[in-house]
Amino acid sequence: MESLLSPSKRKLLIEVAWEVCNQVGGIYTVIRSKVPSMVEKWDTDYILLGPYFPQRAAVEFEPITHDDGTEIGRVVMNMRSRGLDVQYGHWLITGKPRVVLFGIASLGPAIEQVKYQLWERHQISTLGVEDLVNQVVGFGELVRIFLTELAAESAKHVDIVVHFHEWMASSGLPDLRKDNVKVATVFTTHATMLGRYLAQNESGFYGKLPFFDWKREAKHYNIEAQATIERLSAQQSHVFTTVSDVTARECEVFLGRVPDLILPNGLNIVRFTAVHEFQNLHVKFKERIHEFVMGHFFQSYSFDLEKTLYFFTSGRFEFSNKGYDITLEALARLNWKMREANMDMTVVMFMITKQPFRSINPDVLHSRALLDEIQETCKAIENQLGDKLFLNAAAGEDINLPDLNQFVDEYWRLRLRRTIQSFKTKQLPPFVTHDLVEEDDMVRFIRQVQLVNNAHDRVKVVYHPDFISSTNPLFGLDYGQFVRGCHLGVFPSYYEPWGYTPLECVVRGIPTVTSDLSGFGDFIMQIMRDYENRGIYVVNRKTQSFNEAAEQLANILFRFVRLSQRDRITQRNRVENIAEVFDWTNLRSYYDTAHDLALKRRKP
Ligand code: G6P
Ligand code: 1S3
Repeated sequence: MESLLSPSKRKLLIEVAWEVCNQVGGIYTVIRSKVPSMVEKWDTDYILLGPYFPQRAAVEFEPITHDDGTEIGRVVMNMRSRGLDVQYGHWLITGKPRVVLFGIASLGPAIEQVKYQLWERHQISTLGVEDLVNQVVGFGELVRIFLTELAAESAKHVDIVVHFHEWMASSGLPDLRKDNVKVATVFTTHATMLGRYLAQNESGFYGKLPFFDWKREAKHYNIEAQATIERLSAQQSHVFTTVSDVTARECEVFLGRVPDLILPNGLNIVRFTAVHEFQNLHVKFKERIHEFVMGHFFQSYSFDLEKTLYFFTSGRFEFSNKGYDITLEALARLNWKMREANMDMTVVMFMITKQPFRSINPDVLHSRALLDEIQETCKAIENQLGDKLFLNAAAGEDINLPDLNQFVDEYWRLRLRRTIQSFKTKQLPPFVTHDLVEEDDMVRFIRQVQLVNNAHDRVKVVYHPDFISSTNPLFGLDYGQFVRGCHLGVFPSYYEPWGYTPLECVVRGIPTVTSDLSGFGDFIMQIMRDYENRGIYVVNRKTQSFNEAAEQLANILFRFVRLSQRDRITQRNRVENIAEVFDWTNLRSYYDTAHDLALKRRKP
């Protein structure tokens, strides 16, 4: 009998994900940032499969228009000849890997047959599901057809490993196993569907975890199709993995299989050769945040920007899962502690997420525009004064400094006075920057804890219900630059299989708060002892109540605001030093192990 692991055989790795050339959330970051490292090992024997959405693909996909004579190219041609929409080309990102994208609509009415088969062969019911599930099932089928044909054509001389990410890529996996298609399979779940729903809706989720009945809960939340695809993929893959030990515990309960391996998430880290470059960038982008803060707050009252610290949190709007509730509670306590201690520091906390809004609040935009005008007027006065002073100095004999007022035109003086007058207001600076479609939990909680930007508050809040992008007129910074300009990222999540946000701080040399219920926090506690000393603070949410954890977080923040500038600089250096641990060139080895194991387990 032919052995699939003959040493002479070439190996081919195929990764399948809904987020290939299609950015939705964190899985896109995993796949995309990992590509350079994968290409380094696999070179051209690395292919990615994803769904084809023309508008999204337009910016990151370049078709291969000639017959490239490869096995992948041949299968693509065969599928096309049967009327299926299969795009083949390069993903235009660092590493430029080959990708095959499937136009789901080209399955046409055959999708009904696919759904019937899912029920008939695997008892996956897709009756009355939301359209996204129909699309996912169509994608899964096209992936299945592709892999079946590829294996038939090449399995004799190539060992094929297929790595599926999340249930949205894997509805074809159970059939591949049932039909004994000659590919070794790895399935990675980046969260569990049930965990996501239950953590949000069931108080004391972790305590109840061992006792949940997956089927009953899936029915209750109307996610039977999703949960069943996820469960079967986990059970039937040769190697089953997830991103953290935290999520592994859920897998056991909801998916009925303990993951074989944990594959932690990394980033493609490019460090500056000059050690101080990231510190300089901090100052540069902090200046830009200062400009926003002046526009936003100084029309009501001012404070010393040299004694102001910028904290932020960012993520999807899952209010308690992302820990926005505990963050606001801790900030209210911090405010009290700072006032009690008579501190003259100010903390501005940015809550960054995405919620439906009509527009940016016109008052916020207006005050920003007025500040810009003040700045321009000052520049004009500065130029005029400089020119006239220079002329006077060169021509005059008086060596004493003349009265500078005489060098500024009446026009500019009046203009500056008028702009300053219209800038000043008696209203409090708004705590939300946009006109929301509906008042949400964030707004309600901010009011409840009374962090409404009173002049005497030491902690100010800016709730920005839109993700940061460079085209945003309030900051004019992209997300990475915004992170660099801040002092601390705060992410004490309650449900977070991994959580990229703290890691995105670490790689930019910005200290961060995470929690022991997030995959990242759990991992950092496993690999290093003095994480706190290095600028990674972990809130204990596993064993503490909400109140206790809020108090711990408030104390962490209080300690942080009392650090000297020198301490902050040192801490930024320390945290940036950790970045390398999370470079994919180090973390890829976990993936290598999974792929090797799958090939070993795949029996001829
Ligand atoms: C960097 C710069 C220093 C600057 C400091 C401000 O380290 O290299 O020149 O003084 O940032 O730090 P701070 O924590 O006050 O924003
Ligand atoms: C998931 O995306 P999410 O934000 O829905 O996958 C990410 C990548 O593995 C992970 O970082 C995150 O915690 C999960 O929740």
